[in-house]
Amino acid sequence: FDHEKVTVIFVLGGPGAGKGTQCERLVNDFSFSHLSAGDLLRAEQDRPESQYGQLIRTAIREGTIVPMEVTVKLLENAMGDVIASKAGSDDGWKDGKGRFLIDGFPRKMDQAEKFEQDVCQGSLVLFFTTTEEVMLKRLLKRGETSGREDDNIESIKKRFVTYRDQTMPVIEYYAKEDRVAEIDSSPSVDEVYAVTKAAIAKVFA
Ligand code: UP5
Ligand code: MG
Repeated sequence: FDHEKVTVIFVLGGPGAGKGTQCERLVNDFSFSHLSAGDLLRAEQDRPESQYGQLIRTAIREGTIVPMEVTVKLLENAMGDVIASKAGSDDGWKDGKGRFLIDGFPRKMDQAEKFEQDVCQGSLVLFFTTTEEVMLKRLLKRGETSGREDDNIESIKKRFVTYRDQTMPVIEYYAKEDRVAEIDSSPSVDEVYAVTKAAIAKVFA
């Protein structure tokens, strides 16, 4: 697809900060397509003919980051699929540009560099932030029903470490470039969304 014709917002924040929840709300109010890197990896892991199934399963359980080539390719393919499915349909994408919320990515510096080199620049990083205590509570609660193999205390602790060591530097990098909108995601979903919506509306009227 034509890489000039997409606008990308990266959505970052710790495990359980509320990235997916807020993205769903944004999709309802703005013409975004939401792509969660974690969801794409889980779908790839479940594809019987995938050569990456075991690699992804282990990384997710251990809270480590899947080699960036795999994730960037999945994202690029998914973006291409969305664009192809919208071809000629004029479903409201403004100025002919496909708008994407890329959720949970880039969570390591090498991914950020690769994506921005091969695909496109991110216009903005939505950064959801709250305490580990809050995130832990949310994830353990979700774990009661989610079936996610990483919603258990051992995996969650490892995810926190990876987030601190690998993902925070990515956020700091974008913050230096003044491309970050930081949002406290401790309050209720509605309260967080009100702030999120305003931050997006400021950029994409
Ligand atoms: N909830 C949400 N907001 C709330 C609020 N304001 N008040 C009260 N409750 C709230 O929310 C989590 C839970 O909290 C839900 O039950 C929700 O109802 C509630 P959610 O919106 O799902 O949070 P989110 O930030 O999306 O949490 P998630 O667990 O998805 O974050 P992770 O970043 O850990 O998971 P992700 O799927 O992105 O990645 C999983 C793994 O995939 C990674 O650990 C890694 O191993 C791998 N991965 C890569 O290797 N590379 C990548 O590029 C991406 C992922
Ligand atoms: Mg998520």
